[in-house]
Amino acid sequence: MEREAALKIVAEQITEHRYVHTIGVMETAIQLARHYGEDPKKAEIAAIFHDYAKFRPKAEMKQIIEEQQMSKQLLEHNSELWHAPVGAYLVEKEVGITDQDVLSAIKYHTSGRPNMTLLEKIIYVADYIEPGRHFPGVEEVRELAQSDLDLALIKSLQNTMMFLLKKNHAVYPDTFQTYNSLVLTGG
Ligand code: DGI
Ligand code: FE
Ligand code: FE
Ligand code: FE
Repeated sequence: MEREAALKIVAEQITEHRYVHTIGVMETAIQLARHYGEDPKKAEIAAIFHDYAKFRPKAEMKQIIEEQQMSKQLLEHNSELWHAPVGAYLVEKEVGITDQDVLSAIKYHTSGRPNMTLLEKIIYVADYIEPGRHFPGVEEVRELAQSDLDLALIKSLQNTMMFLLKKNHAVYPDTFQTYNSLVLTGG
């Protein structure tokens, strides 16, 4: 799918603020793809659609998680996690994207997972460091992303977990396992 057509589709699903974020993720993901030898076209499409489901009503997302028999753990955790797997499902169903690499990059863009693919890592990190993100530690991850994508991923997972722990929030098991798997086995 061409960039302009994809952007037009996603623009109808998300707010203007989220659209600006999406453009930032797209440009960052394409740059990282070129840098690390991933297909920039796959990075572009995955980035454009990564937050496709961000504004779906909670009840609709819950229904999809149940009907599609996605992990039950999702429903026990913060609903902010739901738009990633639900987004992958809806992007296939409503937009007709069938590329499994692209769909899994959307599916795991919030939690990560052990043994992430290069494209999954690129979308995860691009989402974290796109130019519109301003939070403590982001500049360090931006620099790491140019030298070592795995280190950038570890740092962003650390920051995310620290942020959640400080607010007394639960950490989703996949997030924790992604971190452990990178630190223990580099995967
Ligand atoms: O959709 P975005 O805002 O661009 O970013 P995202 O999809 O990476 O993250 C969405 C939200 O999910 C963000 O506020 C942080 C939260 N989150 C990420 N990992 C975890 C998490 N929330 C919980 N409770 N547990 C996690 O492991
Ligand atoms: Fe997201
Ligand atoms: Fe993220
Ligand atoms: Fe995002």
